[in-house]
Amino acid sequence: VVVVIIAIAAFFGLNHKAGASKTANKTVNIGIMTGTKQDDSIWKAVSKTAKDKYGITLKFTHFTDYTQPNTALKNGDIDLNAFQHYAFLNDWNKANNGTLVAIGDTVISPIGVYSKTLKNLSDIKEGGTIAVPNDASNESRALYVLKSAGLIKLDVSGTSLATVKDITSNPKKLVVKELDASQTARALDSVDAAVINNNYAVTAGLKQSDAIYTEPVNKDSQQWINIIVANKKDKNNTLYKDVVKAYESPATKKAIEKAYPDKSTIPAW
Ligand code: MET
Repeated sequence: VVVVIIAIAAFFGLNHKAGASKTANKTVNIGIMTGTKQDDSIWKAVSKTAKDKYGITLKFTHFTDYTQPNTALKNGDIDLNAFQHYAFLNDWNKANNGTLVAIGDTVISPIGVYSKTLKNLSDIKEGGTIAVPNDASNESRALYVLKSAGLIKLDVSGTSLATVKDITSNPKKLVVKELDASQTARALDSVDAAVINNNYAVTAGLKQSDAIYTEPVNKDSQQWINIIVANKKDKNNTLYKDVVKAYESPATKKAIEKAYPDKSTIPAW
């Protein structure tokens, strides 16, 4: 009898252990934009908190352009993604009949205007060309930046999406060249100026201090807060909520401030 009891106890003991290690082996795959040293250092800090505090292993899938990560999330190739702001997500859901949801806030990175030839954006010559991202939210954002720099006027305001059709005044007859966001930095050799999202600027080796104009942060900037996004069915998934908690931690804040001492990317939770 004793032997049997020991055997049963051993069985349950082992089983219990196996169960424990199974729950401890929690892995979450997050889609992010392809590595900049800065972002990698931030995600390294998040990974450490996720592991130490929540027993979660973070795996990353890297993307090179903005069109892939939401499709990959929708298809279940990744569990979460963290590359876009609220305005991009809203637009994507509308355009794709999507049901992706934001489950956490990460950072805000003002968009910048860069140039290889100009010192001041206002010095751009008549008929000059400016490259802008061509997805709806970032193109609108770029147009508002050109408006804020005093180059054009728009017939929309606040957080309404602007397109080139909304340009009501363009005294310098500037040509707006719409390009995939991933190509705006590369275009710098062939245009007078380009409006470049932070991740592509950083990847191209540009610093915010190199920008000839930087987007002002004001009451309309909420829409540019970057987010951690999940499928709607996972909205209340506690594992993913713990990933958000790991991101929105003091250690991450420190890592962001260390990676971006120029404050070109700042914590936004
Ligand atoms: N990190 C980018 C930005 O804040 C995200 C653009 S939306 C895909 O400009």
